[in-house]
Parts: sequence; structure tokens; C-alpha cells
Amino acid sequence: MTDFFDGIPAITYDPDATHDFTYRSYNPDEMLMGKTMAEHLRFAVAYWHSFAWEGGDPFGGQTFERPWFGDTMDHAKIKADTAFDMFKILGQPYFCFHDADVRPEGDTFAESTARLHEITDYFGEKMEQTGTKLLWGTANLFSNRRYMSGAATNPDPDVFAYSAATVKECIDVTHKLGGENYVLWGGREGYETLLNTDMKRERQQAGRFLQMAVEYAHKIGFKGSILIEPKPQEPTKHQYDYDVATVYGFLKDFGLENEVKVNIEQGHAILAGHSFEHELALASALGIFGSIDMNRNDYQSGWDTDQFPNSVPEVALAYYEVLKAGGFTTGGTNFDAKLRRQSLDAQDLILAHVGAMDVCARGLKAAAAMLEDGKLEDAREARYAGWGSARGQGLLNSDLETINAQVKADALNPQPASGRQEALENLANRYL
Ligand code: XUL
Ligand code: CO
Repeated sequence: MTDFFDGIPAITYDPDATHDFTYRSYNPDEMLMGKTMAEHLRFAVAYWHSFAWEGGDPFGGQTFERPWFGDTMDHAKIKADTAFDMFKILGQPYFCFHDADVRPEGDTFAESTARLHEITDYFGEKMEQTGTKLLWGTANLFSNRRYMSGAATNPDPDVFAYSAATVKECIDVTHKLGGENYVLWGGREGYETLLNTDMKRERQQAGRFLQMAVEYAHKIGFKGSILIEPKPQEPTKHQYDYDVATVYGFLKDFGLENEVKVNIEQGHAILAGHSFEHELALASALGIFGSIDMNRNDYQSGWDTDQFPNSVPEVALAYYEVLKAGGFTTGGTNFDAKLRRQSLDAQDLILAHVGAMDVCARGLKAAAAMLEDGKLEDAREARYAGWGSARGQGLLNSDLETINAQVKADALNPQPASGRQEALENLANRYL
């Protein structure tokens, strides 16, 4: 144990506790719809926000002081020790990381790679000792200045090559650690101005890059899911993986719709002008639902503030879609969330996760009750009941002329029916 979290106890489920270091709703062993809460939620801590982020914002730099800040491998190991101490305190089953979060950048590709393998071997030992698992690994192809004009979509083929070589190493270490997914977020895959951008070429590069990642994952026998994380803008003005619908079109274009799924982030959905549940429902309808990043934005600031979730009603509607989709398979609930920069203390880091896990647990319970009660689904089914009739069944296999003749023969005159939105909203609120 490091001393960073000294005095903070392991968090357990005790709704009656009189102190803050307790789960009041997240009871990992509680059964819901045939699975435990832990199995439903599959919580993951994001290494980057909790351990690599220094507390900066566009107007100021580092606010956090951490014993592991520094660019040596010794620092990287203290960081890993502290991270695994936190995993032990929280008891969440998973974590996620980028290469750049866990090892200092070397002077050469070879040095960076050697460091990545060294630290992930160290992770491997700790995972073995603690039972913490890897939800997903990923490559940071956006922070270093070499990626300023894109990674796969860079006008310079050398950057494409460097990025491809990096993804190979990151898939390797994800595979080595038994990671259940590999994520690609195209942070710089977009443009700042169309005046210097060949969109057609850049899309082709991104498509081929993704095919190569899928081909390599198959080759080494990686059994996890490959996931794209949609986001509409920020850091670039426009990103090619704008939202779930855009990603699906992209996957179809490159023959990858059965190979790649999506990791949907609440804050990114909002930036794209959608609700989180919209993105989840669409991904499920398209058969590409994979995993979630459960972090919200501040609704006034209009940018990706990556805050821990704290709205039970919002979270409930999201898990309703997750449950309807059959729940997670390889995916889970990753907190791609960071503290506010004034939240300096070790206990802030713990309490942020504790609160978020409780909010998710309450949302999940509400969602399960909504689904098990069945009233919402009954109402939805009733609304489309006509499509189950002989006329409804035949229509989609018919043609315009036949339909036209039938409408005339039957003197068809459709009568509108209420969508009952307020009644359904009242119903949904009863579970919250
Ligand atoms: C950025 C973001 C990333 C991805 C992983 O907005 O969400 O942290 O989750 O690269
Ligand atoms: Co994310």
C-alpha cells in the first residue's frame, strides 16, 4: 500500500452508515433480473482522469499535487501502485487506460514501446494479486504534437505509420492483460478547416486504419470487441466519428459493421445534439452497441467537462436502453470522468467514484423495475399493434400501385391516435 489514501477505508455497501465512505445503493451482490448488480454495471475506473490528469483547464495549469507526477518509470510505478490501491478501496471490477497514461513517452518509438510493455507487465502482476480486470485498452493518438493534424487521417504518411505501429502495441498489451475490449477514439481524426483538408482521402485512410486494427486483432486471437467512440467535435472542429449514426455509415462503407461496435459517452451524445438514450437505442437497433462512458457534461458550459454522473433520472433512462439491448456483454460502465480542478484531496477521488457508482446503481434499479413491470413496453407495443395485423404484415412486401388500389377500394381514412407522451413520462417517473 502507498500512503496516498491513508485513513480511507475499503468501501462496502452499508446504506445506514453515518460516514461518507460507503455505498448506499451499490450493492454488488444484489440480484436484479437474474444478474448481480456488479455483473450488470461492470464498473471501470479511467486511469487517465484519475491518475494522469493534473487539473488544468484552458486558463490555468496543474492544480493537483501527486507523488507520482513526473516522467520516470519510478513515477509510473508509484502511479500504478496508487491506482491499484484505489481499485482495492472501491472494489470496482475493471479499469481502462491509454498507453500515454501509464508510461512516460520515450525518446524513440522503441523506448516508448519497451516502457509500455514493462509497466503493463507490472499491471499484470497487480491484476493477478487483486483480481482487478481490464475493461479496455486504447492508444492516445491525440496528445503528442505529432498528432496535431490527425493520426490515421494525417496528411503525412509517416504519422499514419507511427499511429498504426502504436495501435499494434496497444492491442498487444490489451490482449496480454485479458482486456475485454479495445477502443479507438479519433481525437484528432477530423479537421480544423476545410480549406486545407481532403475529406475523401482522410476518410479512406481512417477506414483502412480501422480495417488493419480489426485484421490484427483477429490474427492474434483477440476475443474482445473493437469499439469506436463517437464524438462530434472538440478537440477538432469536426470529427469523422460524429455520432452513432455517422459511425454506422462509416462502418458499412468499409465492411466493418459486423466487426466493430460503439463505446457511447454520455457527454459526447449531448455534444452531438442527442440524448444519451437516443445514442444507446440507435446503437442497439443497428446491432453495434458495445460499452458506455458514463460521464456527463455541464449543461451550461457547452464543452466536454467529463463530470461524474449525478442525475438518477438521466442514468435510469440510459440503463433502460442498456437492459433492453440485453445488457453488456464485453462492455461496461467506464467513468471517463475527472474531478473538478478544485477537488484536490485523495478523498475527493474516492467520493467522486462512490457517488457515481451509487447514482448508477439507483438508475439501474429504476430501469430494471420499469422493464420488469412492463407497462412502458406494453404501451410501446400497443402503439405499433397495427403492424402485427394481416394488412400491416403485407404492406412492407407490397408495392405502391397495389397499395394505392387497396386504399381506394377500402376508402381508407386513417384516424390519429394519442402518442400519450405525458402519461408515459408520468409512468417513467413513478420508478425514479
Ligand atoms: C475524450 C474521450 C476519451 C476516450 C478514450 O473525449 O472520451 O477519453 O474515452 O480515448
Ligand atoms: Co470517453
